[in-house]
Amino acid sequence: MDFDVVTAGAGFSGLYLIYRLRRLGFSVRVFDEALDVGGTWYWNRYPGARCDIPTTDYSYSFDPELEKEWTWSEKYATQPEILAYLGHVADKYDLRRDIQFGTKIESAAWDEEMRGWRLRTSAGDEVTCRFYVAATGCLSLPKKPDIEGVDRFGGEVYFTGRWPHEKVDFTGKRVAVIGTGSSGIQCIPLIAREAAQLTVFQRTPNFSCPAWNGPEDPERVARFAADRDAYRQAARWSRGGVPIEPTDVIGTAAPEEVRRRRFEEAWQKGELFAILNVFADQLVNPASNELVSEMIREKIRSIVHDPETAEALCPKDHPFGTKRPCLDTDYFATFNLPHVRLVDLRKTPIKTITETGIDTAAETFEFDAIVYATGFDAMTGPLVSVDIKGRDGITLKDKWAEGPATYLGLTTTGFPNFFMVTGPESPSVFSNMVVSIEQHVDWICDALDDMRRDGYDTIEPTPLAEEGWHRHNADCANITLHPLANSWYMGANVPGKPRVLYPYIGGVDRYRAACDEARARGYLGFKLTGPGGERCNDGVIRRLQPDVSLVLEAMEAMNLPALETLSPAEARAFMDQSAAIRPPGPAVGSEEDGLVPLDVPLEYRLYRPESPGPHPLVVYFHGGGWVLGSHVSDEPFCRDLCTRSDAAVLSVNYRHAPEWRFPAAAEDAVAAVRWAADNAVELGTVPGEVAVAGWSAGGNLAAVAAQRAGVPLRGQLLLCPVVDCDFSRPSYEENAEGYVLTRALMEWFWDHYCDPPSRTDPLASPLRAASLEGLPPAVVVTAEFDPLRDEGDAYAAALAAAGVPVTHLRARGHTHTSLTMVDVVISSAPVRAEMASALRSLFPSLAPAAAA
Ligand code: N01
Repeated sequence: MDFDVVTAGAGFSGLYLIYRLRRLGFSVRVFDEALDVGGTWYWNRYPGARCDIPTTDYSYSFDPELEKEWTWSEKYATQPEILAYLGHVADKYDLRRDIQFGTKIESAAWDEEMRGWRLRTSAGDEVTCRFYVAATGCLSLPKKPDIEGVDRFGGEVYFTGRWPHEKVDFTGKRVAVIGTGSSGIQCIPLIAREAAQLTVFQRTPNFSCPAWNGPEDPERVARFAADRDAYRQAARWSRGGVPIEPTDVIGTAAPEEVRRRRFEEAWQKGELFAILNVFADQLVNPASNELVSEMIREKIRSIVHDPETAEALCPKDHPFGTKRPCLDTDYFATFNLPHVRLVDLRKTPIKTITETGIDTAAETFEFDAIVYATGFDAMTGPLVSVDIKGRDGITLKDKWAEGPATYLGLTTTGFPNFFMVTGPESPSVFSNMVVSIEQHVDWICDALDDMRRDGYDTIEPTPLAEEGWHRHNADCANITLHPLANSWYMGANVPGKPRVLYPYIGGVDRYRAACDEARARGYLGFKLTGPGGERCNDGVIRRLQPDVSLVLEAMEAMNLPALETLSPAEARAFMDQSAAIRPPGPAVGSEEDGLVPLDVPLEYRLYRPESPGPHPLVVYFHGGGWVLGSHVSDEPFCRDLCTRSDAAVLSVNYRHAPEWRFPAAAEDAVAAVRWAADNAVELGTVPGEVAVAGWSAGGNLAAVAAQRAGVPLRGQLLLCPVVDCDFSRPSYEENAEGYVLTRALMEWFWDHYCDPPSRTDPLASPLRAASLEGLPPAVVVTAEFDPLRDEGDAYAAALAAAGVPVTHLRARGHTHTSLTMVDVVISSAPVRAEMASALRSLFPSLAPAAAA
């Protein structure tokens, strides 16, 4: 083969690849259509083009000598300065000799026999290589403007992403700019300085904050100079690739003066990651997001004099941060200049470009020049624009017809020895690109080096690993507000492009950890082949829901005591403390307290929906291993269930162990359900429409009550129930530790509740009932990472086998406790929605609405 590695693209990625590969002794050739190095900084030469990550951070970290000899002149360097930096890097390490400029790779085909790639270049050459690395960037393929008449205009036409090398002079000209993304927002103020008239055609207003460009932030420079290594390490292990302390201030919970202070500080800082870090929950909680959004709108209104123009510039159709926010210099103030005008395309859309200008639905405009700042076919565009054929001739374009699927954003099945630098499903555009580029290049080079050492010459991800990573990406995306926006992040700017979140939103730090882990675990999820044999350590790298892992990590960091090491009194006090600081759950119509009149009366709280009653009634039993909790300990979950199901929820307390051992709690549950069924009318609910529900040990009591109450019940909702005393099922082994409910804690619960000989009594282990026939329809929810998973599964199966209608919801990536963490674990909300909808369908008075 001609080369070990061929790379497309001579930007930040391609240059660093050459540097690393050469040092490892691999032969490498880079092709780039441009006539020199620079990548995005070669093409985007429009006035005002600069980076919007502080330049100290937006630079290579691989060589301390390079870091020391280069000094940036500004906080945000201009395009010429960044291009000069990349030129300097190319010179310093003599990189150009491995680059063929003015040449594009037009096609790439995997040759199974050769175990390598055959590439065809725009120069007509065929080049062969073992590994093909696409370092083509995320935003390198300009989108052809989807506007009628685009080719008709007779005046000057410019595209921000393909700007001429010579200076463009707009002096005295009538200029149109179409597009108000980062490129438009950067060039508009500078074009306005020269043009006689500037008309900005805006389809979607964008959030932008002042960059306050100037000398580099002295604090950052000092921190960097004091300990470069520590600074770079902090960046590598940060959320976005810039060292910044993530806040824990919750927007909706913070007092007004705290909100304002945090926002003002971020605004004055002029940094993207500051304004994205005003509140911890601003990208997941619409209400918190709106707080930040509105404070930005207030700023826009205070800058722009004409109220109508100001309002048109205020973004209202997407949450802040879900379209790429911008940093600007005098962008909004530019609209106060008498010769600058904003045309709101939402009100008067462009009809066509004409020979002399632009016709909108309302007006005819004449121009000397039109500037298109209309964006890119991002992320996948540059990759699929090359005809890449993998094994069996499948093209990447076809494989990704429904959206990209990758393993770690680095590789994709069916395309052996093909790597992407900052590909889709990697943090890429959500991060400081240089940090992500270095991480990817390092990972690829380390992999190549490991393979050579171990005698492998091909690497390819497995379908299982790819599916798992793809799902993890979607899981991460779905807990954010991103899916709400028509952004290029979601592919929405290109007609017909699949709508998914293209970059990985889980964070640079977590992403790096996943990549490192895959390597450390013997290339988990990859198949390696070669003269050294074959190795495939198949598996899925991230299986927990992302917010569940966050909660588990936070709990681990708190070093909480294991409950089973405490006395019941201490454990109860601990649970009360935890309950006091959790979100309260949604507001319900009303709440009232009362007593179930038994020999030992049982307290209850009745939650009623906001809708007019009467409602069906759900008798609910709380979790807590028969030892902990009360009728109000699952309050957020009860409120959530009440709101979602539109049923009244009667949360009844019961006698707890060890003071009251088995069968006290079970007897209370049975008696409470009988009482509720008999008193449905007095409780203001629909007679004959009663169901039972419970979580964990409460699920145990609900299942027991469904078997023993002897009153007609519409259904039973069992959430992660304890249904058996057998600890030998695999889920006890797999999830013995690390997921809050541990095996040791379950032992502690059972020991307090019930003597071993009684545990097999169906009143304690309802799975052991002689017959389950004739029981009310069941909704059984089990969680993947729960010691009780398998017994819950077994109960669902046994009920179904006995002819009971069962809806079995398996909560993927969840733990025993995550499904009830209302407003904390966002990914649990869809499971609760499904659960509530299944419950509703069991009540005749609600079923039609559920169906609707
Ligand atoms: O492109 P964009 P960009 N008719 O897609 C509008 C990075 N970057 O080149 O939003 C009318 O953001 C479109 O409107 P809408 C950065 O990551 C970084 O500005 O689709 N208008 C939008 O307003 C950035 O996000 C820097 O309704 C049309 C604009 O054109 C990414 O590159 C600088 C239209 C396109 O905005 C892309 O930015 C520059 C039509 N038919 C870029 N089609 C830095 O500062 C599109 N639009 C580092």
